[in-house]
Amino acid sequence: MAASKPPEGDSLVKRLAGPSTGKAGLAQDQSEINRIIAEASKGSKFYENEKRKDEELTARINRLLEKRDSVIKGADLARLEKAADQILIDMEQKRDLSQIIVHVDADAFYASVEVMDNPELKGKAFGVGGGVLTTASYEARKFGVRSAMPMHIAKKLYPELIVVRCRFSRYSEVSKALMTVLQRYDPTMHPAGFDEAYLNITKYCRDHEMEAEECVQVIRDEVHKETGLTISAGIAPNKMLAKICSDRNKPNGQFKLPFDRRAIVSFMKDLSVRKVPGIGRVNERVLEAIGVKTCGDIYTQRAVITLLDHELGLHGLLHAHLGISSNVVEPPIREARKSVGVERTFSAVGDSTKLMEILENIAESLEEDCEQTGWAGKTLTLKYKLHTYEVFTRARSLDRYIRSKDDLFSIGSELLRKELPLRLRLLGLRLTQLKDLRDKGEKGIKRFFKDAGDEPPRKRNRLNDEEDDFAASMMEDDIEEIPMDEEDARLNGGTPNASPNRQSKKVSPNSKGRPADQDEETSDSRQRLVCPICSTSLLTDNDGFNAHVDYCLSRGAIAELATLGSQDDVGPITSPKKPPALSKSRAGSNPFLLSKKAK
Ligand code: TTP
Ligand code: MG
Repeated sequence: MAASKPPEGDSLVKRLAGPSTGKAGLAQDQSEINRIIAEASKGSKFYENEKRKDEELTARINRLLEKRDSVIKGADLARLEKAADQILIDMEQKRDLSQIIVHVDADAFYASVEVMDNPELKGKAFGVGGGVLTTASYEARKFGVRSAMPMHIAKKLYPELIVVRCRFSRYSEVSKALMTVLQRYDPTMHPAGFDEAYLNITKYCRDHEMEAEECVQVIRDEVHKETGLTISAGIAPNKMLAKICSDRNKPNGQFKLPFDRRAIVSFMKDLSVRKVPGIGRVNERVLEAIGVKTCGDIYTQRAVITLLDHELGLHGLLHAHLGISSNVVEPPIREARKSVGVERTFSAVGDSTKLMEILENIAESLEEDCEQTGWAGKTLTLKYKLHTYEVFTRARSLDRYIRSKDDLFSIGSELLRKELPLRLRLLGLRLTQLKDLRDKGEKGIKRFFKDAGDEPPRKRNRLNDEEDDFAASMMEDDIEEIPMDEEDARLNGGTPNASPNRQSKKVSPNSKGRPADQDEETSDSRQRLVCPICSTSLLTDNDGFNAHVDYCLSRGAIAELATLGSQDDVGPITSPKKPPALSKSRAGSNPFLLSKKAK
């Protein structure tokens, strides 16, 4: 590969490379691959967007550094270090090494399913996806091809790449089979994604007089036998460590961290902060700017981090330094679901008939999701992203719960028709104000458990909900920016996620200044509706509701500007309950951190 020096700064080149640069199986030195990606992206709207965000982040970092320089003047650093040391001592006292936590993650999940069903693909370099890859076989990863990568770039990296279309219902089937095996070892295990889960095997090991490693080997063998998948596993005393460890010996491997305080701290010492779940590309850059590259550096820089606590989240970082996090594994609480949605990203389409076809396909997937998960909803939100990357939503509230494809498409298409003509690169439908059609009055944990295996776990692009929460504790939400790809990958995975909060305008392009659904109301009466952006419950009619949603979106945009924040980094993988700039939760909300239950 010819090494031509691009004019971009390093940070932009890294940003353009996408969020999956840490994936297992990729070549160690990614710099040449990143340069090719930067070259191939040049001139595109995506490139311009990334460039703008990179500049914003640079400005934000400069402001942070200015702040650091001003607060550091006259500060008693030795005292600050002592205070941080005291916090570390307190944290250390709460460390719990008694639970055996396992994180398992299937290897090249979609690709493995494709190989199972078509053995000719075995050993070949191939990707799974359409315009964007959802994943790549380990053979393809050697060429730099990976998840969330636009196809034309993947082909530049490896022109002979074989491409296989996604078959989500099949992945969902295999995912269920995987979760069924895992539940045998921990009935209250937590499925954290389509292909990953947390288990607490303490009881199983005790009851069966097994060592942790032996037990995990048995689990992996059984998964392979029953599903055909190979999975990798991390064994550690808490969830954060287990997750970090499951990537260590990927593919088809396992790694156990010694259950020993010193060994854990020394393991963390040289670990790049980027490996900590929740620290993505943005926070990686922010931390690097203050001299923190590894978890060991967190200790060295503890005085500065203390001074910048508000921006960085001291406690989250100190926990990461010590390798302490929650060890509570429990099934997801079904009531937590606020919305079910499906989105599709595609290369810009201006043809209205084609857009309607895509919408129909989305309605079909959403119906499938609703059927699988048992939800129906009373508010339908259409989301679209222009080819210029601006995002808009239009919502309609109803007087009944819907989930059939026909209802979803008929209402969704009416919302869209009002806006046409448009040139779009993303369309999505989301149901909110949900009703659990499966709720037959069973109470307590039993009910949650019964449902846990049925619900397709939400895919998270290496950043799951836990990570989002960790991120929220830092300077800015460090949710990975999603290039055209990840949205597609994840959302096409049929895995419900909330709409992104990157909407930037108050009035849609074709609305000519009026609320978009003005004459589309099904009812004049006011009703209680929940805003899909900020979760506020409103007593309003549809006009009022749409006006509120628009206001909420513009408020997010204004706050974004005011904080100079690259809230751009709040991408569609998160499900914020509030507009990004208004939803700063602190470190306490990170489920990786110790919760009350973990002693
Ligand atoms: P991952 O577990 O992140 O990736 P993987 O299983 O393909 O590869 P490995 O774990 O061995 O590194 O994701 C599981 C599946 O989720 C993946 O096969 C495809 C899908 N996915 C997306 O749809 N979008 C994404 O951005 C990522 C990362 C994955
Ligand atoms: Mg995987």
